[in-house]
Amino acid sequence: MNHESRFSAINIAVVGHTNAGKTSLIRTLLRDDQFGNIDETAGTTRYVEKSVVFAGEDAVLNLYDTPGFEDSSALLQALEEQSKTFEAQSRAAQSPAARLPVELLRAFIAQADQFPDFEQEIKVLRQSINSDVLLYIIDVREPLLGKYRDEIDILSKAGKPILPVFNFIAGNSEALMRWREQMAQFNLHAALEFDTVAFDFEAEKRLYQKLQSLLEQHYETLQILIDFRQQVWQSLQHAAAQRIFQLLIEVACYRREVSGAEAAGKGGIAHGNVLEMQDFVRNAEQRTLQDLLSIFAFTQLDVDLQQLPVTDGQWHLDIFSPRMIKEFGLDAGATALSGAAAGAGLDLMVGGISLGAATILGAALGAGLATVRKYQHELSAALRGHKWLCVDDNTISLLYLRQRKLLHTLTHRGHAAQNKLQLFNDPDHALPGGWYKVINVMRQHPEWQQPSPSDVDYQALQDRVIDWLINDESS
Ligand SMILES: Nc1nc2c(ncn2[C@@H]2O[C@H](COP(=O)(O)OP(=O)(O)OP(=O)(O)O)[C@@H](O)[C@H]2O)c(=O)[nH]1
Ligand SMILES: [Mg+2]
Repeated sequence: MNHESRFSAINIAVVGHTNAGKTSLIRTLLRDDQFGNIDETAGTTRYVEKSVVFAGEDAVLNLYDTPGFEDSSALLQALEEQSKTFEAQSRAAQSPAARLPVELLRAFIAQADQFPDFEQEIKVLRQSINSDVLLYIIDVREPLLGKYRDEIDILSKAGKPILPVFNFIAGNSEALMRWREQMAQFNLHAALEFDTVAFDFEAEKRLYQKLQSLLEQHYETLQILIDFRQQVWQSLQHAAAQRIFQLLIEVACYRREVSGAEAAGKGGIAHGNVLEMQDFVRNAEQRTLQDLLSIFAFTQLDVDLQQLPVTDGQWHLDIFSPRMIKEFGLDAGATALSGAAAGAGLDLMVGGISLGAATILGAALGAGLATVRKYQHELSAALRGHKWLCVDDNTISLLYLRQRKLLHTLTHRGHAAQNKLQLFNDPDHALPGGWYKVINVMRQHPEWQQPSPSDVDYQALQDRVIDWLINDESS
C-alpha cells in the first residue's frame, strides 16, 4: 500500500559556485555517503540530481543537487543582452509592460541550445525557478570576488528566497564575518553556518528553522521534520553511549585466574597472560570504535576532516602506551591507593594489570552469605592462594575518557573541527564523581559480560553511565 503523505514536500535547490560543497551538504543531510560524487576538482556534479529527506514515511524535502557555477560574469552578460533584446521587442510591439526577471530567465532557458557554453548554468537556473527556496553554498575561504555578486544577481532573478550557507567555516571566523557583512549588502540577512562534512544536529536544526522563517507556508512541515530528526538523533546518541557502556563492562569484567605462586613470584604475572589481557582490551576498544563510527555513518573521509587520530577504524595511540595515562592526566599512584586492589600498585603503572582478589574478598565479606555463595569459585581460588588478573582502574578510566571524547567529537563536530583534535593534555579530562565505585560494581558482576537488561542493577548502572557520557560537557 502506498503511503499517502500528509503534506507536499518542499523543493530545495542547492546551488553555488563549483566546489563550494553542495554535494557534501546533501550527503550530510541525507546521512548517505553514497550520494553523488564529491571531489576537490571543479565541475564534479554535471546534472541536477534529486534526493528525498523523509520524516518517517513522509517525504519532507526534495533536495536538488546542481552543477556549480563557473563563469557567472559571462552568464550575467548574456542575460543582459537578452534583456536588451526583450526591451527592443517590447518597443517594437509597443507593449511597454516590464518583464519580470523570472520571465527573462525562462526565455533564456528556452533558448538553451543557443548557449552551449552555459549548459551547466542553465540546468541550475531551470531548477531554481522550479524550487521553493535556494540554498546558496559559499566556501568562506574564497575571496569576495565579483563573480559571487554576479551569481547572486542571477539567482535572485528566479524570485525565490535565497538562504546563504557558509561552508568551510572551521578556523575561518574572520572570513566568515566578512562574508556575513557582504551578504547583508545583498539583502540576505538570514544566513547559516554549516560545516558540511559531518553531522551536527544543532546546525541542521538551525537550517530547518531558517527555512521555517523563509517559508512560512511550510512551517508545520518543517517542524515535523525537526521533531523527527531530533528523536532520531537522540536515539543514535543513546545507542552510541550504550555501546560504550558495554565496552566498559566487558573490560571491567575481564578476569583470568593466576596461581598465587605466579602472582607473588619474582617474575610477576606470566608475560603471556598479560599480553592476552591487553589484546582482549585492544580488540574490545577497536570493535567499539568501529561500531561508533558506523552508528554515526562516519567514513574515513569524515574521520580525516575531523582530524581524529584514527585510521581504518584503529586508534593511532595504543591504549597501553605509557603516554596515555600521563596525557589524559590520570595519576597512576592515586588510583593505586584509592582502589581496593591493594598491593597491586606496581602493576597499576605498567600494562594495565591489577590483582582483583582483594576486591572480591572485601565485597564478599562485607555483603554476607548470598554474596559468598555467588563468589564461591573466586573465594575458594583466593583461599588456595590464586588471584585474578584484571584490567586495572586506569585502563578502564582511559577507555571511558577516550570513548567519551570520541562520542562528543562525533556529535559536536563544530567544536572538534576548529583545530587539531586535542585528545591529550586536555585539562577537562575529568572523570565523573563516583567513577571508581562504578568500576568496582562492574568488577563484582562478572556475569554482566553478557548484557543483562533484565537485571535492575545493571539497568541502573547503564542509565547512569549513559547519562554521564551524553551530558557531561567537560570533554
Ligand atoms: N574541510 C572541509 N572540506 C569540505 C567541506 N565541504 C566540502 N568539502 C570538500 O570540498 C570539496 C568539494 O566538495 P563537493 O561537495 O564536491 O563540492 P560541490 O559544490 O558539489 O562541487 P561541484 O559539484 O564541482 O560544483 C571536496 O573535496 C569535499 O571533501 C567542509 O565543510 N570542510
Ligand atoms: Mg557537486
